[in-house]
Amino acid sequence: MKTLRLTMAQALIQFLAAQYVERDSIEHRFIEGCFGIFGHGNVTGVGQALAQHPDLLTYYQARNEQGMVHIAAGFAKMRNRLATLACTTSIGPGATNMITGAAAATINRLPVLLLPGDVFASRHPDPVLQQLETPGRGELSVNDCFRPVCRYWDRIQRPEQLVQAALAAMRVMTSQAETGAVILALPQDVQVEAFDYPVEFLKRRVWHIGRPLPDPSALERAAAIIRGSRKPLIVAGGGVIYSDATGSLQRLVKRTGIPASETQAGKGSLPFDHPGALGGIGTTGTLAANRVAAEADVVIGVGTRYSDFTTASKTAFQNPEVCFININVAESDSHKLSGLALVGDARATVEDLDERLNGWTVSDEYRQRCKQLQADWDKEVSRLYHIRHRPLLAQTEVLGAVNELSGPRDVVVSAAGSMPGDLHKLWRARDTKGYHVEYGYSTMGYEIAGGLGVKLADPSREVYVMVGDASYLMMAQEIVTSIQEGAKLTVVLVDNDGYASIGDLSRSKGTAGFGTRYFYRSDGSLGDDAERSNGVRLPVDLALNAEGLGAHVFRARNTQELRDALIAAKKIDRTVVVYVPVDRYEGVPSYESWWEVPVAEVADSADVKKARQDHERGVARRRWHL
Ligand SMILES: Cc1ncc(C[n+]2csc(CCOP(=O)(O)OP(=O)(O)O)c2C)c(N)n1
Ligand SMILES: [Mg+2]
Repeated sequence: MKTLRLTMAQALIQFLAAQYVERDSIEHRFIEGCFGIFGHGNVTGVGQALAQHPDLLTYYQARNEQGMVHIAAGFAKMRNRLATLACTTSIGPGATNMITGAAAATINRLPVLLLPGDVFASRHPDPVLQQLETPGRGELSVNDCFRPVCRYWDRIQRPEQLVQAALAAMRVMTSQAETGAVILALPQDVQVEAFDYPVEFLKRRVWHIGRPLPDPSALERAAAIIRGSRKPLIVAGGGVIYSDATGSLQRLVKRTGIPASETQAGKGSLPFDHPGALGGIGTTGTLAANRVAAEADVVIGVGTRYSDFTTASKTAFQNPEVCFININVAESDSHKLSGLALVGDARATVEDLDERLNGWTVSDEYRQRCKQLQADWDKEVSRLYHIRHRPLLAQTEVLGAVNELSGPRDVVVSAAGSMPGDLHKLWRARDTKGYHVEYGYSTMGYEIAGGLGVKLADPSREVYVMVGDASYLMMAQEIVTSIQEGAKLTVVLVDNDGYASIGDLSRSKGTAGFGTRYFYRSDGSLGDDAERSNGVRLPVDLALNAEGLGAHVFRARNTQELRDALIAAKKIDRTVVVYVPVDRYEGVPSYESWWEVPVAEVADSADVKKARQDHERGVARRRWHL
């Protein structure tokens, strides 16, 4: 057997550079580069290997380890999970900084390869700098914290273990049902140990991604149920986009007249003006989708995991007879809500069902009703885009300006705060990859980093990052990385003095926005109306902060300045931040939808008591779907 004497880290880098995936006869390189921040736990191991082979794997510097995992996740999402990036860190805080990123990637079913350094396998230097000791558990290190937030976890204690671990890691990352964060914890001494690796291990390897079909009898039963339905509704999830099923789904919707709603991850499956496109569903859904959902007799979920937002905490589907048909490559998702499980690839299954439906369509009356709801909703969007709120702009005007002034292929990116809900309702999606909202983990701080991943994955598109002031403050530093990499972002920084969405939630539950606004307390106390009481704005200038990080900054106080800034931003080739103050209290209503948030069962405040009664009314509408 031919072998090559390499350190474990060198073998890992050579292996990663040789991994490809194939789907629909097209091959892609799977690991396109490696982000990292070096410390004593990786600089001489993985760092040395990357330095020795710069031709094999491009190295990128990040500013925060959490940020680099978001970059990798944004990249993988943009590439429909057919490619990703690796992330190398030191031991200790560098490693654990990646935990939030790992959870966000896993919950969104996005492959990322995380390579945290780990304490010495030899244990000689114990406790080494940054080693957290656990008396009584010799085998533990802080990297064990990754176990619940990843899909595959391993620690390479001997160099030869890499062979099995690396293959297992690739299998999981390329599995459409299992993918998520993969952790290979690399003890710092083992990274530099040499071993005679089989050459076969390092050769080009192709991982095939198939398009499995569900059992034919299940497909036939599903087709029969749909043919017998009067008010069917599709819920398109992220799986539609990842499996490149958008064209097939659009054809099915057009031909059968079955209307389609979209989850956050599935938004963009249909262009907003496609016949039968009802837009976002659920807690952050449109009136059109939520009205149809309330009456639907058959719900066809395609590539969705039915998050609590999608089902409006199980109140969205009120037809007593409603049943579910779930197309999903992951068996666990396909069984949700006691659905008829169609375990398979979204595209192949949608096409198969379309054939089996063999010309069947919904009634003209139903088609007309959906068409009317869609048209009415579009008017509501126009109203909110041009609401002319003064003196400060409403956030919906900012969203509208970005939508109207961005190109059809451009990408909008967001993650937390009030923006994702507003985008889910109001963004007019024109391209299947044009809407990128991380709403699985809804991680404050994903926005700029994730947006950078999108830009690296497709430099031909302009990327518009919509970020709230508080999320900006959690992680703005990858602006520096975007400048260093020449990867331009247009960041629209919406300032409303802090945690406005949570303030709104708090007020709606009787707690007066307590603790959600950035302000000085002029009277030194927090009253009942803590949020609105004569607070004084903090002397904080986020626009200046962005300028300090190297961005080209525009300040926009009104529609004209905002539009001028967005137009001028297109001609600038480094990262732009458009800073816009907006009215904290001018939000978007919810459209006949609910979200279960617990409310205190006993409280002093009359407002909380009232909120508890509302809560109980909501709970009474909750369904089991058994
Ligand atoms: C890391 C993290 N911490 C806390 C939360 C809970 N949370 C959700 S939205 C929000 C406020 C976000 O503020 P901002 O980004 O300014 O957006 P706004 O709500 O003002 O629109 C908070 C604290 C979260 N999603 N992520
Ligand atoms: Mg805010």
